[in-house]
Amino acid sequence: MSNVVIENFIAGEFCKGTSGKTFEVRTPVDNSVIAVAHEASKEDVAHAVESARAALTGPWGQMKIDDRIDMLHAIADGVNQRFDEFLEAECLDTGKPRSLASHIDIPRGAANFKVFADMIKNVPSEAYRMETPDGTGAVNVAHRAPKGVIGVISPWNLPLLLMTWKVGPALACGNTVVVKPSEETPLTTTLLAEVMNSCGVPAGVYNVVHGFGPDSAGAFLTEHPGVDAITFTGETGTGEVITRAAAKGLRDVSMECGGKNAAIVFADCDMDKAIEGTMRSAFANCGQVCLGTERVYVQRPIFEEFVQRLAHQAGELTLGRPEDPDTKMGPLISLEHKEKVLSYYRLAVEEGATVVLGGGEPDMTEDLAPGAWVQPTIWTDLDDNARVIKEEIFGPCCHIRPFDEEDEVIALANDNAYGLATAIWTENSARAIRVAEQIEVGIAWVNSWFLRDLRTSFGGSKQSGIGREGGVHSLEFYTEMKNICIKL
Ligand code: NAD
Ligand code: 6OD
Repeated sequence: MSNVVIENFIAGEFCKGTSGKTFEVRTPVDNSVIAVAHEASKEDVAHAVESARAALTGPWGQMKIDDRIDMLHAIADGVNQRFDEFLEAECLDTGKPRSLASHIDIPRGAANFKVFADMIKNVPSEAYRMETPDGTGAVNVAHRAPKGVIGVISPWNLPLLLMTWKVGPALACGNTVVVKPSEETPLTTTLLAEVMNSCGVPAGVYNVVHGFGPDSAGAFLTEHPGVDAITFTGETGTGEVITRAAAKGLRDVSMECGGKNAAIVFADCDMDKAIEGTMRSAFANCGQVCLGTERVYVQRPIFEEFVQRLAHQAGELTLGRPEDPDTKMGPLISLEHKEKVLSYYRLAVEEGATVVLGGGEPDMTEDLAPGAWVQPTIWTDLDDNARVIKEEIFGPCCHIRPFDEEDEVIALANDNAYGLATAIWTENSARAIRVAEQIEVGIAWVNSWFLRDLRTSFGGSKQSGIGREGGVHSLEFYTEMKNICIKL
């Protein structure tokens, strides 16, 4: 039993809260308990929202924009100064390889503060001169004000990165936040509170409440009338519940939800690049990336070679502890999620799949056997209407299907309720653009995957979400535009 205690962070202070309830946090590496977290009560969440409201009119609201920008840079520096602690915490919570978290999660977690701090300085405004009947005219000048108290609900797959992806721009725009991290991964969000205090961020600007969704901190936060807008990343079903909660009081929402993303591999692709990219898009983070590929469509002349090469490389992935430099793939997030993924592995067989690779649980050493391990898995031969083709699994698996014509593959890729991302592999740039324009997604990569310029728009079509974040789109969500009309 671990003696690490995770507390809520409200009004600049760590506190156990008033619920008297705690929950265990386990590492999926071996399912052992790594911490005990204090669950926030409805009153604790209300206290966090009130302290966020007070900070809006207090020193944070009064702060000059240059000072706020400096403070956000200091937060990023603070994360980087404690890089190893953040890395350790993120890998403990998620089980992901250190090699991955040290390149993606922690540096991006820090960068999200710097990038949006710099962006706020350069955001343009609008001004219109108009004529009036009396001939003197008027000018209209747009003013952006912070939206207010932002409720941030974040998931477990990239805990620090996806939370700061929202907190960075929200603070840059002058808002205050109450964050409810996933109950699976509360460590780095809590560690960030220490950084906030050490950087002198005023009390109430950044608050953290721990707990679950329904009838717990998540619902208490999203249903609280003092929250002005809600930004959420997680499952589409949860997004629907939160959108309903936000409807009361007409609060704005940003929804970054699930995906069932297609990769499209044309016969004229650079095969090495397509294999390398699909290895990452299907298996990185144990397949737990919303942008990841679970459907791969490969043009018939290269189908057999592609399947054989991908299966060969995926079969070589070393599963192991986060700290082991040889580890290429960690466990799933929890035993519960492992059961969900394995249920899809069984369903694939029932639905008639040919199992090219994996399909079950790996043999792990005795110390790791209690963990949430599954095999990287590849299928072929499923019907286009199979549930395994239609539903998000969120595991290290993909189905590969041959196609012949461009129009055919566009229709196949679009035949899904989700619309988050796609990756197109071809050396023909005209085709790449033509196809990308027709796939119903928010993000289309050509000859790459997860290549992120934080100034670009990010979000999903169809059931993958509502709205866009990233660059000026984040600034639009986290500010309220006001037109000031001045009669001359
Ligand atoms: P989840 O929806 O189960 O949980 C996300 C968060 O919502 C957690 O903090 C959870 O406690 C909270 N929550 C759950 N029910 C709630 C309720 N009723 N009210 C308020 N809060 C509630 O998602 P997850 O399992 O943590 O993450 C995996 C999912 O997230 C996948 O579907 C994945 O595709 C999606 N995701 C999407 C993106 C994106 O950018 N589009 C990024 C990462 C993950
Ligand atoms: O890179 C990002 O900013 C981002 N939002 C990534 C999302 C990954 C989903 O799992």
